[in-house]
Amino acid sequence: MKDTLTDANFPRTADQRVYHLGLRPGEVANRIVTVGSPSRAKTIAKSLDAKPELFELSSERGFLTITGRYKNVPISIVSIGMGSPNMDFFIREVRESVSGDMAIVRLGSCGSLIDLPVGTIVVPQACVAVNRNFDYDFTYPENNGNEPAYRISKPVAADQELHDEVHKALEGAKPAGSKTTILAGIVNASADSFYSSQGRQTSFPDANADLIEHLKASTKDLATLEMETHHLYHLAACWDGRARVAKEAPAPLTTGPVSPVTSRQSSPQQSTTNTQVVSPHSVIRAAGAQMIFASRTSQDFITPEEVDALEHWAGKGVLDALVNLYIPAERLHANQGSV
Ligand code: R1P
Ligand code: URA
Repeated sequence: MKDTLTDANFPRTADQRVYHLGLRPGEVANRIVTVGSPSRAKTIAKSLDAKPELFELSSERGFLTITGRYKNVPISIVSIGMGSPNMDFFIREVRESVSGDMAIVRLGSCGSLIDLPVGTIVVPQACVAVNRNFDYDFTYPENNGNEPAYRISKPVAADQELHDEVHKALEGAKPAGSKTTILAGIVNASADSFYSSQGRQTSFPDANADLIEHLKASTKDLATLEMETHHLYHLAACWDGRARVAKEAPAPLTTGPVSPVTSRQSSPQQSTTNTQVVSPHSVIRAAGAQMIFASRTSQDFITPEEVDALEHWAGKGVLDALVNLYIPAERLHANQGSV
Protein backbone atom coordinates (compact mmCIF):
# COMPACT_ATOMS: atom_id res chain seq x y z
CA MET A 1 0.00 0.00 0.00
CA LYS A 2 1.54 3.33 -1.10
CA ASP A 3 -1.10 5.66 0.44
CA THR A 4 -0.31 7.55 3.63
CA LEU A 5 -1.51 5.74 6.74
CA THR A 6 -2.60 7.36 9.97
CA ASP A 7 -3.11 5.97 13.49
CA ALA A 8 -0.30 3.70 14.66
CA ASN A 9 -2.80 1.69 16.73
CA PHE A 10 -4.99 0.63 13.79
CA PRO A 11 -3.43 2.03 10.61
CA ARG A 12 -5.79 3.14 7.84
CA THR A 13 -5.62 5.42 4.81
CA ALA A 14 -7.63 8.64 4.59
CA ASP A 15 -10.31 6.73 2.63
CA GLN A 16 -10.53 4.08 5.42
CA ARG A 17 -8.50 1.32 3.78
CA VAL A 18 -7.01 -1.14 6.28
CA TYR A 19 -3.26 -1.67 6.17
CA HIS A 20 -2.75 -5.27 5.02
CA LEU A 21 -5.95 -6.33 3.24
CA GLY A 22 -6.31 -2.92 1.56
CA LEU A 23 -10.10 -2.97 1.93
CA ARG A 24 -12.47 -0.22 2.97
CA PRO A 25 -16.11 -0.47 4.12
CA GLY A 26 -18.37 -1.40 1.23
CA GLU A 27 -15.85 -3.74 -0.40
CA VAL A 28 -16.38 -6.79 1.80
CA ALA A 29 -19.63 -8.55 2.72
CA ASN A 30 -20.91 -9.89 6.06
CA ARG A 31 -20.83 -13.45 4.71
CA ILE A 32 -17.32 -14.63 3.85
CA VAL A 33 -15.63 -17.78 2.58
CA THR A 34 -11.93 -17.70 3.48
CA VAL A 35 -9.37 -19.91 1.76
CA GLY A 36 -5.60 -20.30 1.72
CA SER A 37 -4.81 -19.78 -1.96
CA PRO A 38 -5.83 -17.31 -4.69
CA SER A 39 -6.51 -20.18 -7.12
CA ARG A 40 -9.07 -21.71 -4.71
CA ALA A 41 -10.68 -18.26 -4.28
CA LYS A 42 -10.96 -17.89 -8.06
CA THR A 43 -12.41 -21.39 -8.48
CA ILE A 44 -15.13 -20.61 -5.90
CA ALA A 45 -15.77 -17.19 -7.46
CA LYS A 46 -16.83 -18.96 -10.69
CA SER A 47 -20.02 -19.98 -8.84
CA LEU A 48 -20.97 -16.37 -7.96
CA ASP A 49 -23.82 -14.61 -9.79
CA ALA A 50 -22.87 -13.20 -13.19
CA LYS A 51 -24.21 -9.78 -12.11
CA PRO A 52 -23.23 -7.41 -10.66
CA GLU A 53 -19.65 -7.53 -11.88
CA LEU A 54 -17.30 -8.92 -9.23
CA PHE A 55 -15.19 -6.57 -7.10
CA GLU A 56 -11.62 -7.90 -6.87
CA LEU A 57 -8.75 -6.49 -4.80
CA SER A 58 -5.32 -8.05 -4.47
CA SER A 59 -3.35 -6.41 -1.66
CA GLU A 60 0.39 -5.84 -1.68
CA ARG A 61 0.64 -8.26 1.28
CA GLY A 62 -0.91 -11.11 -0.71
CA PHE A 63 -4.54 -11.00 0.48
CA LEU A 64 -7.10 -11.37 -2.32
CA THR A 65 -10.72 -10.29 -1.83
CA ILE A 66 -13.47 -11.05 -4.33
CA THR A 67 -16.91 -9.63 -3.52
CA GLY A 68 -20.11 -10.28 -5.42
CA ARG A 69 -23.42 -12.06 -4.91
CA TYR A 70 -24.43 -15.69 -4.66
CA LYS A 71 -28.14 -16.38 -5.21
CA ASN A 72 -28.44 -12.60 -4.97
CA VAL A 73 -26.94 -12.44 -1.44
CA PRO A 74 -23.78 -10.32 -1.00
CA ILE A 75 -20.79 -12.54 -0.28
CA SER A 76 -16.99 -12.25 -0.24
CA ILE A 77 -14.26 -14.79 -0.85
CA VAL A 78 -10.95 -13.89 0.81
CA SER A 79 -7.67 -15.69 0.22
CA ILE A 80 -5.34 -15.18 3.19
CA GLY A 81 -2.32 -17.43 2.66
CA MET A 82 -1.17 -19.69 5.49
CA GLY A 83 -0.92 -19.68 9.26
CA SER A 84 -2.75 -18.14 12.18
CA PRO A 85 -0.98 -14.74 11.93
CA ASN A 86 -2.57 -14.32 8.48
CA MET A 87 -5.94 -15.44 9.88
CA ASP A 88 -5.47 -12.78 12.57
CA PHE A 89 -4.85 -9.99 9.98
CA PHE A 90 -7.89 -11.14 8.04
CA ILE A 91 -10.40 -11.31 10.90
CA ARG A 92 -9.34 -8.12 12.64
CA GLU A 93 -9.14 -5.99 9.48
CA VAL A 94 -12.35 -7.34 7.96
CA ARG A 95 -14.14 -6.90 11.31
CA GLU A 96 -13.28 -3.19 11.13
CA SER A 97 -14.54 -2.98 7.53
CA VAL A 98 -17.98 -4.56 8.05
CA SER A 99 -20.89 -3.52 10.28
CA GLY A 100 -23.15 -6.03 12.03
CA ASP A 101 -23.06 -9.79 12.31
CA MET A 102 -20.55 -11.74 10.27
CA ALA A 103 -20.54 -15.37 9.18
CA ILE A 104 -17.21 -16.85 8.12
CA VAL A 105 -16.50 -20.32 6.73
CA ARG A 106 -12.97 -21.47 6.04
CA LEU A 107 -12.67 -23.93 3.16
CA GLY A 108 -9.22 -25.35 3.73
CA SER A 109 -7.11 -28.43 3.23
CA CYS A 110 -5.77 -30.66 6.00
CA GLY A 111 -4.02 -33.87 6.87
CA SER A 112 -5.91 -36.76 8.47
CA LEU A 113 -4.75 -38.56 11.59
CA ILE A 114 -7.34 -41.31 11.40
CA ASP A 115 -8.04 -43.78 8.67
CA LEU A 116 -9.87 -41.58 6.15
CA PRO A 117 -9.07 -41.55 2.42
CA VAL A 118 -7.68 -38.40 0.78
CA GLY A 119 -10.53 -36.42 -0.73
CA THR A 120 -12.73 -36.87 2.37
CA ILE A 121 -14.22 -33.60 3.66
CA VAL A 122 -14.44 -32.96 7.40
CA VAL A 123 -16.48 -30.29 9.15
CA PRO A 124 -14.79 -29.51 12.49
CA GLN A 125 -17.11 -28.94 15.43
CA ALA A 126 -14.17 -27.87 17.59
CA CYS A 127 -10.47 -27.07 17.29
CA VAL A 128 -7.42 -27.19 19.52
CA ALA A 129 -4.17 -25.30 18.88
CA VAL A 130 -0.76 -27.03 18.82
CA ASN A 131 2.15 -24.70 19.43
CA ARG A 132 5.89 -25.16 19.65
CA ASN A 133 7.04 -24.45 23.20
CA PHE A 134 9.90 -21.95 22.86
CA ASP A 135 10.91 -22.59 26.45
CA TYR A 136 11.78 -26.19 25.58
CA ASP A 137 15.48 -26.71 24.83
CA PHE A 138 15.40 -28.42 21.41
CA THR A 139 19.20 -28.57 21.19
CA TYR A 140 19.75 -30.28 24.54
CA PRO A 141 16.52 -32.25 25.29
CA GLU A 142 18.07 -33.65 28.45
CA ASN A 143 17.81 -30.13 29.99
CA ASN A 144 14.00 -30.06 29.92
CA GLY A 145 12.68 -31.88 32.97
CA ASN A 146 8.89 -31.89 32.65
CA GLU A 147 8.79 -29.08 30.07
CA PRO A 148 6.74 -30.30 27.06
CA ALA A 149 8.07 -29.60 23.54
CA TYR A 150 4.55 -28.72 22.29
CA ARG A 151 1.55 -27.13 23.98
CA ILE A 152 -1.98 -28.31 23.19
CA SER A 153 -4.80 -25.89 23.97
CA LYS A 154 -8.32 -26.63 25.18
CA PRO A 155 -10.89 -26.99 22.37
CA VAL A 156 -12.90 -24.05 21.05
CA ALA A 157 -16.23 -24.71 19.33
CA ALA A 158 -17.57 -23.75 15.90
CA ASP A 159 -20.92 -21.96 15.66
CA GLN A 160 -23.19 -25.02 15.90
CA GLU A 161 -25.85 -23.77 13.48
CA LEU A 162 -23.31 -22.77 10.84
CA HIS A 163 -21.46 -26.07 11.34
CA ASP A 164 -24.73 -27.92 10.66
CA GLU A 165 -25.54 -25.72 7.62
CA VAL A 166 -22.07 -26.42 6.19
CA HIS A 167 -22.55 -30.15 6.64
CA LYS A 168 -26.02 -30.12 5.07
CA ALA A 169 -25.02 -27.85 2.17
CA LEU A 170 -21.94 -29.95 1.36
CA GLU A 171 -24.11 -33.08 1.20
CA GLY A 172 -26.44 -31.15 -1.12
CA ALA A 173 -23.60 -29.94 -3.37
CA LYS A 174 -21.89 -33.33 -3.68
CA PRO A 175 -22.22 -34.54 -7.30
CA ALA A 176 -24.25 -37.68 -7.89
CA GLY A 177 -21.91 -40.66 -7.96
CA SER A 178 -19.16 -38.92 -5.94
CA LYS A 179 -17.42 -41.27 -3.54
CA THR A 180 -16.44 -38.44 -1.18
CA THR A 181 -17.43 -38.93 2.45
CA ILE A 182 -18.38 -35.83 4.42
CA LEU A 183 -17.75 -36.21 8.13
CA ALA A 184 -19.06 -33.57 10.56
CA GLY A 185 -18.60 -33.23 14.31
CA ILE A 186 -14.89 -34.02 14.36
CA VAL A 187 -12.15 -32.18 16.27
CA ASN A 188 -9.34 -30.50 14.31
CA ALA A 189 -5.92 -29.39 15.52
CA SER A 190 -4.40 -26.19 14.10
CA ALA A 191 -0.62 -26.28 14.30
CA ASP A 192 1.89 -23.42 14.06
CA SER A 193 3.97 -25.35 11.50
CA PHE A 194 3.20 -27.69 8.62
CA TYR A 195 6.23 -29.66 9.81
CA SER A 196 7.33 -29.75 13.45
CA SER A 197 4.02 -29.23 15.26
CA GLN A 198 2.27 -31.60 12.81
CA GLY A 199 4.71 -34.36 13.74
CA ARG A 200 6.60 -34.38 10.42
CA GLN A 201 10.27 -35.37 10.51
CA THR A 202 12.73 -32.88 8.97
CA SER A 203 16.43 -32.26 9.54
CA PHE A 204 15.73 -29.93 12.50
CA PRO A 205 15.71 -31.32 16.04
CA ASP A 206 11.98 -30.98 16.74
CA ALA A 207 11.38 -33.50 19.55
CA ASN A 208 8.19 -34.56 17.78
CA ALA A 209 8.58 -38.30 17.12
CA ASP A 210 5.67 -39.09 19.48
CA LEU A 211 3.65 -35.95 18.91
CA ILE A 212 0.87 -37.47 16.77
CA GLU A 213 0.31 -40.32 19.23
CA HIS A 214 0.30 -37.81 22.08
CA LEU A 215 -2.21 -35.59 20.27
CA LYS A 216 -4.54 -38.48 19.55
CA ALA A 217 -4.34 -39.71 23.15
CA SER A 218 -4.90 -36.27 24.70
CA THR A 219 -7.69 -34.90 22.45
CA LYS A 220 -10.94 -36.85 22.10
CA ASP A 221 -12.32 -37.20 18.52
CA LEU A 222 -9.20 -35.58 17.00
CA ALA A 223 -9.20 -36.39 13.27
CA THR A 224 -7.29 -33.72 11.33
CA LEU A 225 -4.39 -31.27 11.34
CA GLU A 226 -4.10 -27.94 9.54
CA MET A 227 -3.00 -24.41 10.45
CA GLU A 228 -5.73 -21.72 10.71
CA THR A 229 -9.16 -22.93 11.83
CA HIS A 230 -8.47 -22.74 15.58
CA HIS A 231 -7.63 -19.04 15.35
CA LEU A 232 -10.83 -18.36 13.39
CA TYR A 233 -12.96 -20.18 15.97
CA HIS A 234 -11.04 -18.58 18.85
CA LEU A 235 -11.43 -14.96 17.66
CA ALA A 236 -15.08 -15.54 16.71
CA ALA A 237 -15.77 -16.95 20.19
CA CYS A 238 -13.97 -13.99 21.84
CA TRP A 239 -16.06 -11.54 19.81
CA ASP A 240 -19.27 -13.37 20.73
CA GLY A 241 -18.19 -13.05 24.35
CA ARG A 242 -18.44 -9.31 23.80
CA ALA A 243 -22.00 -9.85 22.53
CA ARG A 244 -22.88 -11.71 25.73
CA VAL A 245 -21.50 -8.86 27.84
CA ALA A 246 -23.46 -6.37 25.72
CA LYS A 247 -26.70 -8.27 26.36
CA GLU A 248 -26.21 -7.93 30.10
CA ALA A 249 -25.31 -4.24 29.88
CA PRO A 250 -26.78 -2.77 26.65
CA ALA A 251 -24.26 -0.88 24.53
CA PRO A 252 -24.80 2.90 24.28
CA LEU A 253 -26.16 4.37 21.03
CA THR A 254 -23.29 4.84 18.63
CA THR A 255 -22.74 6.28 15.20
CA GLY A 256 -20.83 3.99 12.89
CA PRO A 257 -20.24 3.23 9.25
CA VAL A 258 -22.74 0.85 7.65
CA SER A 259 -21.40 -1.35 4.90
CA PRO A 260 -23.58 -1.10 1.79
CA VAL A 261 -22.98 -4.76 0.91
CA THR A 262 -24.94 -5.93 3.93
CA SER A 263 -28.42 -5.71 2.44
CA ARG A 264 -29.82 -7.92 -0.29
CA GLN A 265 -30.92 -4.83 -2.21
CA SER A 266 -27.62 -2.95 -2.35
CA SER A 267 -24.64 -3.25 -4.64
CA PRO A 268 -21.09 -4.03 -3.43
CA GLN A 269 -19.60 -0.91 -4.98
CA GLN A 270 -21.82 1.77 -3.42
CA SER A 271 -20.15 4.34 -1.19
CA THR A 272 -20.23 4.24 2.61
CA THR A 273 -22.75 6.27 4.60
CA ASN A 274 -22.78 7.08 8.31
CA THR A 275 -25.93 5.82 9.98
CA GLN A 276 -27.18 5.91 13.55
CA VAL A 277 -26.97 2.35 14.84
CA VAL A 278 -29.24 1.14 17.66
CA SER A 279 -28.77 -2.59 18.18
CA PRO A 280 -27.14 -5.19 20.38
CA HIS A 281 -23.49 -6.02 19.84
CA SER A 282 -22.70 -7.96 16.69
CA VAL A 283 -21.57 -11.58 16.60
CA ILE A 284 -19.09 -13.49 14.43
CA ARG A 285 -20.29 -16.97 13.49
CA ALA A 286 -17.54 -19.30 12.33
CA ALA A 287 -17.33 -22.79 10.87
CA GLY A 288 -15.03 -24.71 8.58
CA ALA A 289 -14.84 -27.42 5.97
CA GLN A 290 -11.53 -29.13 5.31
CA MET A 291 -10.55 -31.31 2.37
CA ILE A 292 -8.14 -34.09 3.32
CA PHE A 293 -5.09 -33.65 1.09
CA ALA A 294 -2.68 -35.86 3.07
CA SER A 295 -3.35 -39.09 4.93
CA ARG A 296 -0.90 -39.42 7.78
CA THR A 297 -1.86 -43.08 8.16
CA SER A 298 -1.57 -44.34 4.54
CA GLN A 299 0.92 -41.58 3.47
CA ASP A 300 -1.29 -40.88 0.37
CA PHE A 301 -1.43 -37.36 -1.10
CA ILE A 302 -4.33 -36.06 -3.18
CA THR A 303 -3.89 -35.53 -6.98
CA PRO A 304 -4.30 -32.08 -8.63
CA GLU A 305 -7.33 -33.42 -10.59
CA GLU A 306 -9.05 -34.48 -7.35
CA VAL A 307 -8.32 -31.06 -5.83
CA ASP A 308 -9.89 -29.22 -8.81
CA ALA A 309 -13.08 -31.27 -8.65
CA LEU A 310 -13.39 -31.04 -4.87
CA GLU A 311 -12.74 -27.28 -4.64
CA HIS A 312 -15.43 -26.61 -7.23
CA TRP A 313 -18.34 -28.42 -5.59
CA ALA A 314 -17.21 -27.94 -1.98
CA GLY A 315 -16.88 -24.23 -2.79
CA LYS A 316 -20.50 -24.20 -3.93
CA GLY A 317 -21.44 -26.07 -0.75
CA VAL A 318 -19.91 -23.47 1.58
CA LEU A 319 -21.48 -20.62 -0.44
CA ASP A 320 -24.85 -22.35 -0.02
CA ALA A 321 -24.29 -22.77 3.72
CA LEU A 322 -23.52 -19.08 4.12
CA VAL A 323 -26.57 -17.84 2.22
CA ASN A 324 -28.83 -20.41 3.94
CA LEU A 325 -27.75 -19.13 7.37
CA TYR A 326 -30.51 -16.77 8.46
CA ILE A 327 -29.23 -13.40 9.66
CA PRO A 328 -32.08 -10.97 10.47
CA ALA A 329 -31.76 -7.80 8.35
CA GLU A 330 -31.41 -5.57 11.42
CA ARG A 331 -28.46 -7.69 12.66
CA LEU A 332 -26.54 -6.85 9.49
CA HIS A 333 -26.17 -3.35 10.89
CA ALA A 334 -25.50 -4.14 14.56
CA ASN A 335 -22.92 -2.07 16.39
CA GLN A 336 -19.49 -3.51 15.62
CA GLY A 337 -17.64 -1.64 18.36
CA SER A 338 -15.05 -0.11 16.07
CA VAL A 339 -11.52 0.78 17.23
C1 R1P B 1 -0.32 -26.01 4.31
O1 R1P B 1 -0.05 -26.68 3.13
C2 R1P B 1 -1.57 -25.17 4.19
O2 R1P B 1 -2.69 -26.01 3.82
C3 R1P B 1 -3.75 -25.91 4.77
C4 R1P B 1 -3.03 -25.50 6.03
O3 R1P B 1 -3.90 -24.99 6.99
C5 R1P B 1 -1.97 -24.54 5.54
O4 R1P B 1 -2.45 -23.26 5.34
O5 R1P B 1 -4.80 -25.07 4.45
P1 R1P B 1 -5.06 -24.26 3.08
O6 R1P B 1 -5.16 -25.28 2.02
O7 R1P B 1 -6.31 -23.51 3.24
O8 R1P B 1 -3.90 -23.32 2.90
N1 URA C 1 -2.41 -28.87 5.37
C1 URA C 1 -1.77 -29.08 6.54
O1 URA C 1 -1.57 -28.15 7.32
N2 URA C 1 -1.34 -30.33 6.80
C2 URA C 1 -1.50 -31.34 5.95
O2 URA C 1 -1.04 -32.45 6.25
C3 URA C 1 -2.18 -31.11 4.74
C4 URA C 1 -2.63 -29.85 4.46
